[in-house]
Amino acid sequence: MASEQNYGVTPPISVTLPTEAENRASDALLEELRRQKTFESPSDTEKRHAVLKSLQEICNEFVRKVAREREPKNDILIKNARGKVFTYGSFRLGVYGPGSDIDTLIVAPKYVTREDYFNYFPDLLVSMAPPGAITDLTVVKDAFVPIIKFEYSGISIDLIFSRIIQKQISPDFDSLKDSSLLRGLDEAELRSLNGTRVTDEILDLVPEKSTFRLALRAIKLWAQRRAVYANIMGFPGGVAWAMLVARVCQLYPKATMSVIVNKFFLVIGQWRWPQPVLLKPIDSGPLPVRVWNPKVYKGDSFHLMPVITPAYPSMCATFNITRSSMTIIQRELRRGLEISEQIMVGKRPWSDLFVKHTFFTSGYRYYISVISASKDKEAHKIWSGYVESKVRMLVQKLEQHPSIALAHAFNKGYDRRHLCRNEQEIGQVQEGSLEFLIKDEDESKPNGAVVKTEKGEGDNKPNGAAVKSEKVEDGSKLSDIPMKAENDEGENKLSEVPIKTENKDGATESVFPVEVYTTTHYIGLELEEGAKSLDLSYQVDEFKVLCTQWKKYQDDLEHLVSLGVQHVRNFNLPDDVFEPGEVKPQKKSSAKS
Ligand code: 3AT
Ligand code: MN
Ligand code: MN
Repeated sequence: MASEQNYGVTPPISVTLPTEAENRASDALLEELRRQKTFESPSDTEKRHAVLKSLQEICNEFVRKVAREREPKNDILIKNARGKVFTYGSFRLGVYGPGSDIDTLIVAPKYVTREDYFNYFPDLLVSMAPPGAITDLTVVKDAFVPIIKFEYSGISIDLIFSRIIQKQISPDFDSLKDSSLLRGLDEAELRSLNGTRVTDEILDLVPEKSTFRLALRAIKLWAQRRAVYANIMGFPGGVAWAMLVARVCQLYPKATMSVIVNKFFLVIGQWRWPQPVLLKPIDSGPLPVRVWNPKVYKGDSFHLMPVITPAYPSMCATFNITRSSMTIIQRELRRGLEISEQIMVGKRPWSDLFVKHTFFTSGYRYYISVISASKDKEAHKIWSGYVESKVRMLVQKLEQHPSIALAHAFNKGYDRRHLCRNEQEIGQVQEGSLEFLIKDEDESKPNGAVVKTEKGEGDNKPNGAAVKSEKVEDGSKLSDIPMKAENDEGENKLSEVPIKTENKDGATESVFPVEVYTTTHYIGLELEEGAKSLDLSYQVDEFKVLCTQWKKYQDDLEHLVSLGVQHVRNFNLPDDVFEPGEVKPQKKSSAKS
């Protein structure tokens, strides 16, 4: 059949139909995905569609409002004024789970500007949605992709905006595929249209959508459990994993999902990087915009594992990958291949593939922690997001250190909230020393390297502080999911009641605590053999300069926001990075012998 040649930049590897055993393996995988709760209930999905319908109505009203303002006498324009709501991300791909947001794009005619969008849309949204339905509304005008974030009836919405250069949007306008729609748009508008254009192309380029979706669900679950999912930390994000799975679907167009998952580990694990993964030939396109091309752009030639988006203008979705994260990803792909091979011959269950990572339990002896701290919750969202986006730079500096074999950034930061009674406690929280309750006495022992992150002496201070700290599960940066209402009641939760404390004379007094928010990123270090002492103060200083020279908080450093970098031994990791049942590494007793 001629159509079999239609997907991808090479012919398929195999077009054989699934065997009985392969189909059984798919059934078992589907069962496991259900058990792991990756699907949401049909009634929750219905809610999503209802929310999207409402957003479409609000979008039309918004465009009409602008039409009336721009051309009050143009009845025809006003009558036909409408916009169009598109989706992208996991919802558009059909791989969303119970906690997913809906990534949504509003497309409007040319007379509607981004300024109109930020001026009018938020109020219109609140007034047209059912009372109380809109919560946690956040507007981020100056982001790389300007965005309005909110919860609509408890569903997180990411809402972005673009015009197209047309006077009216026709009622049956339903595709952004045509590249000439990009003409006349600014960079932010191009980027805003890009999400939908990429997801739509991916879906168009796979031979069997349902197989692709199920296999992608499996790979996303695997990547999350193994902590190799997070664009910002140097791992592939949702779009990149989707393209990788799509490429494997192209190479095995008739295969069932279990085979796709197994071949995914084979094909991607043995990929000859830096050859790019392409879903179709790169289109050089009609506009003067940059398209990924390592022959023309030196920067593009440094991409270690390039995965290229199919929609014009093609970009590399994995430009963040570092030497270390590439090593980690390849390790995980090898593990995935080993396990899935055994699953395919019935020797192991699928659940083995999805076993949680061991980053903290048996990952490394040495960790670097990067602590962004703020005394204000709103400031913390921005500051911690900024620091988070720079952690990769520290990783790259650490990778270059001759004594470091690997610098492995954990894919997620830990959000905590602390109640401090005095400046000293605030200082300890900001530096991170309060996370480490045991003093590292092991430093000079024969099998322990000395790690220094600061110039001068002493990094882990002992302390008997009574600061109350807790992990905040739903903390968020502006770079990811919107904030959920945090800290409902619960006995272990912090509260703003006075803390009883003993004063110098031994009398009890009550102090109103200061709240400090922190986000901590952990980087596991694998040292080169024989490395005994590790002075990272240069790398750490450079990183601190990189973060603190940001203009936004230039005048607020220390009294509003701060940045601490510490080293932590595995046995000094804070308890809240371990889940119930996980064993925290123990300090080897060295006193005897
Ligand atoms: P979930 O089901 O929502 O967890 P997802 O794949 O939809 O998975 P996101 O909602 O985080 O993930 O992202 C959807 C798309 O939005 C992916 C990417 O095209 C874009 N995007 C998200 N975060 C960023 C970012 N920080 N910078 C640039 N693009 C981003
Ligand atoms: Mn999403
Ligand atoms: Mn999103």
